Formats: sequence, C-alpha cells, structure tokens
Amino acid sequence: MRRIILLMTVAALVVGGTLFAVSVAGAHKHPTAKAQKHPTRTLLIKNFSFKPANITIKRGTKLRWINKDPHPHTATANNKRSFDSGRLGKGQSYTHTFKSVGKKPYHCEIHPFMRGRITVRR
Ligand SMILES: [Cu+2]
Repeated sequence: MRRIILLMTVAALVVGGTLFAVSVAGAHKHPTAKAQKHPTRTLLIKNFSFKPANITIKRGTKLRWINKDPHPHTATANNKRSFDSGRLGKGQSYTHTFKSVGKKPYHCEIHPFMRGRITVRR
C-alpha cells in the first residue's frame, strides 16, 4: 500500500512538473508564434522587374514592395481592385496585407511588361 501511494505521488509530481513546463514554454513561445503568423515579406522593384516575380504566401501575410529603381513604378492588381500601390518614386514603398486566398496577378501601370503574381494559400 505504501508503495502505491509512493508511486502515485511520483506520478502526480511528474504530471504537475510537465504541465508547469508546458505552460512556461507556451508563455514564452506565444509572441513569436503570433509574429510568424502574420509576417512581412519584402519584394523589390528593380531593373524594371518585380523580385521575386512569383511568390507564395500564407493568408494574412503583409507584402511590402520597395522601388529600388530611379524610375517610378506601380504594383497594381490586374483586376485593379485587390490592391494598387499608385505611383512609387525612387525608394518609396507600398504595403498590403493579403486576406483572401487565390492567385493575384499584378503589373506595373507605367510599364505593362512588368508582371508578377502573388499566390495566397490558407
Ligand atoms: Cu514600372
């Protein structure tokens, strides 16, 4: 009987200790996990192209285009509704958060040969 009580005490200590460790780890992990859930990805506009031209992101991701060219550019959704940076001068940037899943082809309004595509997944 004493042995059973001893075993139960040890088991209780192990379970309690594990729960404590998990809650401590969880408390530390939480801010990082949240930051990774809605990260920002950077896209460069350089030499008359979007770099990278094709990108796959998770829904909720924020994309930031930075114009590294000395010429003005735009990042405009082909449907013109989803997003539109407007005219970006040298060094200017535009940020958009992608909240719906799907393929979002886009282009530069000033140089229509400049094309890119965002693929948003769940
Ligand atoms: Cu352009």
